[in-house]
Amino acid sequence: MLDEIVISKAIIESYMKDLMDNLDVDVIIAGGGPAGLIASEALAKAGLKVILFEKKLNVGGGMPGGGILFNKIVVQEEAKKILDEFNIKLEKYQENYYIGESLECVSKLTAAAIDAGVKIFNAISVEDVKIDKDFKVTGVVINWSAVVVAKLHVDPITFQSRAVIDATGHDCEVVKVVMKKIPGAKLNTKTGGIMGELPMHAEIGEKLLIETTKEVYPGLYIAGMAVNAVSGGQRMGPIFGGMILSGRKVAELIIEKLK
Ligand code: 48H
Repeated sequence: MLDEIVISKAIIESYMKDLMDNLDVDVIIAGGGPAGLIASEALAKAGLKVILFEKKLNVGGGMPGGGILFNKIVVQEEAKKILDEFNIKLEKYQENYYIGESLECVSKLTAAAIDAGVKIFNAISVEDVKIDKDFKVTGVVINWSAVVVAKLHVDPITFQSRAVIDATGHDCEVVKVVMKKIPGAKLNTKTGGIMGELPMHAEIGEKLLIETTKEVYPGLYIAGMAVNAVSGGQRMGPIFGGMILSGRKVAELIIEKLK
């Protein structure tokens, strides 16, 4: 016999426990696209306590859509070496290109992150940051995405961490909050502000993405497409190697800082 009330209790108790256990962690990642997923797995594997907030129902970001909804991803040699670790099948295409299934990639990266100990909260939007008295970022403020979409007046709650990663893609939503709300905030960019993404040039865009993956404001790191949006990098279209390498790089920077 199945008891509907027991089923409800199981869900409520288990979810509440997840929230309580994760209010104070080492790293919070905003955004579950390829960059956020890769970073989360590497950080958790290094022994750090990591949570990831994804505003949509599913993780994956722009990856499932491949290029114009053709659900394939293209990566270059350096990124292939990383995807090999996740047992993601890739076929060589001409010199230095590899092609694979975007859904296989998202599924395997997600499973590996969860297996490494990352706690993923989906359908939750990061809408603000928590700061200390010196305006350093020390966590995030979140709300249900459904509340945000419905524009309901519902106050959010706060999670604390030693580092925050903005992996929200083109919109660099967390960095935008910092620039909007912290008086006189200066980013670690050429102009001190958000420089904005440039038009397509895959070669330069991918290179700049790796170079400018960094702590962009005290306590706040950028990874993936958010990097080019903040640092004024060229977009690169449906080649995902840079996102993977950027996710790995941000994890290495944070591990070095926190360990
Ligand atoms: C919680 C949020 C919030 C928020 C957004 O867009 P993504 O796939 O980002 P990356 O950087 O991992 O990968 C970029 C790649 O997909 C891409 O767009 C490329 C290569 N473009 C090149 C080009 O030329 O166009 O994932 C970001 C994720 C998404 O799932 C969002 O839903 C999520 O972040 N997100 N999650 N709180 N405030 N904002």
